[in-house]
Amino acid sequence: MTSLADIAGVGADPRRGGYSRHGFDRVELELRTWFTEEATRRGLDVECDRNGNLWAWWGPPGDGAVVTGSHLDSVPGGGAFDGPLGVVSALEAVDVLRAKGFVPSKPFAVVVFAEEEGGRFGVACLGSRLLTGAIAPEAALRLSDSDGVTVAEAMAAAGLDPALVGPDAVALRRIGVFVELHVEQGRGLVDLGAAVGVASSILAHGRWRFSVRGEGNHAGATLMVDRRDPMIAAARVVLAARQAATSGARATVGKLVPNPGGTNVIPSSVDLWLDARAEDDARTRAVVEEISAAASAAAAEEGCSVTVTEESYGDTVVFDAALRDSLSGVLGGVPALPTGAGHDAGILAGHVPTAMLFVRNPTGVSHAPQEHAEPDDCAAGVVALAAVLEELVR
Ligand code: HGY
Ligand code: MN
Ligand code: MN
Repeated sequence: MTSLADIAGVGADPRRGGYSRHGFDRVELELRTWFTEEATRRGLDVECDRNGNLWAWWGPPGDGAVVTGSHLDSVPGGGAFDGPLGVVSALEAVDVLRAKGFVPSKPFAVVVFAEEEGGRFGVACLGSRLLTGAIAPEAALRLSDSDGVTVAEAMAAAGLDPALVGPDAVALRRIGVFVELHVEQGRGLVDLGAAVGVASSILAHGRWRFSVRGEGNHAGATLMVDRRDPMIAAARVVLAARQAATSGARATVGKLVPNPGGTNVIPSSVDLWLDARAEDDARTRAVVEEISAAASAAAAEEGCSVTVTEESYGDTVVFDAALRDSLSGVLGGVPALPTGAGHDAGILAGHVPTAMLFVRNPTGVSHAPQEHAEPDDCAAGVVALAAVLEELVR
């Protein structure tokens, strides 16, 4: 029996609370080892693809496989369920199927995608974006973490060859259908009174870096009229984000880094990252344009400059309706619901038939230590995933 309890101590973050598990860092490598051991114990053959995604095959690898899985990395101070629930549930679904004598008649794999949260290198779904060609290898390899370690260096330290990183047509062709089970990040299932649901769509969403440049100076010796303080302009960007996010759009500044960051120092520059999401491409772009315009005006008034760089973006994802409804039917008509959260399934959906199962989250809270799913609902998720996988292999 595999459970989240097996990894409950791995990557716990005493400062932030919750977990900090990031792409190819020591903690995530420990989780990769745990997954490899759990899969091997079940007789699955584990291989790592050129982009750092792990594939555990039940039987020989092959094209048109039924694939399930998720990710093991987290946001900084994240919850225990976002990602690992999908991986643990996939392993437990293999146990359920094996216990009833099921033998896959098609290639079958459990996958763990690399750096889904972008918590270390800033681009979400890095492993699945590389696999599908959604990000250029050279752009990915030069991404760096807060210590200046690049993706290339981190992958090499993990035993991968950065020169091989890039679109993987063989791995993609092997995916006949992909189903990701995930804790719901929201209260949809709570309000519907359902333990399990299927995904209908994912909001368009992206990340933009705002770099505000001013003049570093002394906090006490510099009169207010003599300042070119980038923090003031940055603060106005944060307020503009709230102002712009109307009619269902969402805009968040969760990361803001002043340079140099001293209490008695007017920063010379401030970097902040905007996460913006909306129903469709046009509305998402409109939100970002409104915030960018506010940033330019604020920078000009504060004697600063600002540059805006798009770091990642994905348009609205609408999951394959026939597959969605078929899986809902297999599960007795569970509800279909949209999500504001991105997933590797959202990246794959543009390439192969893809679906998601959601497991009820009593509070809806995610990307926080309070993220939770009840054991009975997690068990219902495993039963549902096993039923769906068995149906897909028919
Ligand atoms: O940001 C997201 O929506 C996902 O959790 N990576
Ligand atoms: Mn997440
Ligand atoms: Mn996730």
